[in-house]
Amino acid sequence: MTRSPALSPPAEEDILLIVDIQNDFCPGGALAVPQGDAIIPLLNRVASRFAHVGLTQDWHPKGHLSFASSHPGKRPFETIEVSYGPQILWPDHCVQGTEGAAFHRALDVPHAEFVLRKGYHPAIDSYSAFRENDRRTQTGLASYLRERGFARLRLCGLATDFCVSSSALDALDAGFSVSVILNASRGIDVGGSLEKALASMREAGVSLLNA
Ligand code: VGL
Ligand code: ZN
Repeated sequence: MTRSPALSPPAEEDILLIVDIQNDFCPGGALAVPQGDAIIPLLNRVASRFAHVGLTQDWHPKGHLSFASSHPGKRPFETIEVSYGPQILWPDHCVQGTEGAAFHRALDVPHAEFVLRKGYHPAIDSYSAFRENDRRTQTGLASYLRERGFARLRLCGLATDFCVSSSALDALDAGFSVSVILNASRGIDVGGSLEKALASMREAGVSLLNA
């Protein structure tokens, strides 16, 4: 594992954003991240140290553009061109209202202050909790966090190389100081995506920590 500095005690203007701890991203789910559920105990402990925590939830309508099943002849993990550029196709996952879209039952963060749902536009995927994959549609989260006075954002969850890294990079872009807690996150790792994501976060100035 990468050697990373340790997470320091949270300050009042810090918020922890826990990304997509949903059944479909855990073993047995439709788009299972290897050992996705293994991070939950640590993540619960980390969350208990933060006064402020938010959750994100991948939340797709049936027939979503990001599903391979919406494109005849295409298979999961292939990349296609859509109106906003390349899009990886996924197995159907996190369909609104299903058990797969529900938070994992081991997630125990009762003091979470909000749940940000994303990926609900039928024709736009959204890895980032801030900006959808068309890079134009804002979710409103940056304004919300700014208005509440947060300056530092800590991120962890699933998947390191998609929703966590995209959210981290966009948060940085929005002017927040950003860290990712690597040992409370896990990656999907398709076609070298994990190494790529770690490199782009390092390069951009996201601090990579361990709790
Ligand atoms: C995610 C792929 C598709 C994630 C969500 O949470 O990282 N990855 N939808
Ligand atoms: Zn998704």
